[in-house]
Amino acid sequence: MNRVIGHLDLDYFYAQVEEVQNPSLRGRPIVVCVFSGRTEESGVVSTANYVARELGIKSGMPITLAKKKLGKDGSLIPMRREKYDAISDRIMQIAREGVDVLEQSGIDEAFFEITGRSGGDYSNANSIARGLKEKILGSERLTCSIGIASNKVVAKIASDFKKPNGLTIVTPDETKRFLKPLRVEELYGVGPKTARALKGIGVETIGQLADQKPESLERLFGRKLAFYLHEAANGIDEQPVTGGRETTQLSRIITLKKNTRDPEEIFSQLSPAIDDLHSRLLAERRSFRTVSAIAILSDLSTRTKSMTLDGPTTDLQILRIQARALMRELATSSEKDLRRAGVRVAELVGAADQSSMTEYLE
Ligand code: DGT
Ligand code: CA
Ligand code: CA
Repeated sequence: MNRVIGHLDLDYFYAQVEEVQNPSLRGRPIVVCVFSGRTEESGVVSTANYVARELGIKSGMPITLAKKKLGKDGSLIPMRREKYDAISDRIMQIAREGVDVLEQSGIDEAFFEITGRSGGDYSNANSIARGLKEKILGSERLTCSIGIASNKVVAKIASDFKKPNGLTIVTPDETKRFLKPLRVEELYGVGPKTARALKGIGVETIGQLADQKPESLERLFGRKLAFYLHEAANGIDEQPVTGGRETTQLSRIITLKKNTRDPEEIFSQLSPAIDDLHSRLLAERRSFRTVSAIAILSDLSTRTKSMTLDGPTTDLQILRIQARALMRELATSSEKDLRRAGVRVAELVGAADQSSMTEYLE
């Protein structure tokens, strides 16, 4: 049976989260920035929504340049990584429940296999992918783009083929035709250097690459890369979708509204993050045995304090009481104010990926 593999990538992820949090931003150009703090406007663009991309704004561009392109009704928004992390976790959990195996490959993307669930049928796969997109939109109000194909290399290209809010299905029969006109840069692993070398031998499209003799590629790239390029360009890729890392700890870290070492103030700001961490544990049906408080001080040095329970538990009250006591110890013994605060649970036991893994193996 043909494998059915998907790749899911959230659209303009950080910027879309900001739109969801503040709907008045919709339709206007917005730019999520990593301010370095050196001067008021030094730093780079993390990402931009599609309206801002129309104006020529890109990831990695200096903020000062983006500001010039942006005009009056655009917004520069500071990156809020903790927020994106928490939303990413929730989306990955939703996706994990709807597929055979999920392998997260970045904060906003994952490979998945649905050979079992679709019975190897691409129209079933289409419905499964549609359902996944609807579920993510329903619960987090975010759009994503999905590609479905018979392997990872093609699925990844397919998820990028129509964006935003795309769904591209490439059946095994269509694979070679789909790849043929695309630029070699679209292939995973082909960066500017490899692309330049290929251009040197007159190869610019994946179709042209597919027609090269493996031996001529070998002279340029060595055996391993040449083999990969030849196979990938011909739509062949056997890499498995692995269940991904089994997490043995989970944490949430927040940036305090202002630097402080007042334990009650810190705990009250940390409280929603603790609840969120706990709901993640419940969703994964896992219990914890160790609790840690994390303090990142105004000079960015880190302190932690941990305690281990007699046995594993899922109890939210225990988590809150222990986190509060540990944070009190950390804050009162700290020589500096805290800039960020966090909580971590470790020695996790329980279900996690197990349910989907066994289903997959059967
Ligand atoms: P897309 O997928 O083309 O609709 O747009 P994004 O923004 O989701 O792009 P993607 O998937 O490459 O990256 C996911 C997130 O990672 C993005 O929302 C922000 C962050 N990111 C990407 N590139 C950069 C970068 O060059 N610098 C920084 N600081 N963050 C980046
Ligand atoms: Ca993305
Ligand atoms: Ca991505």
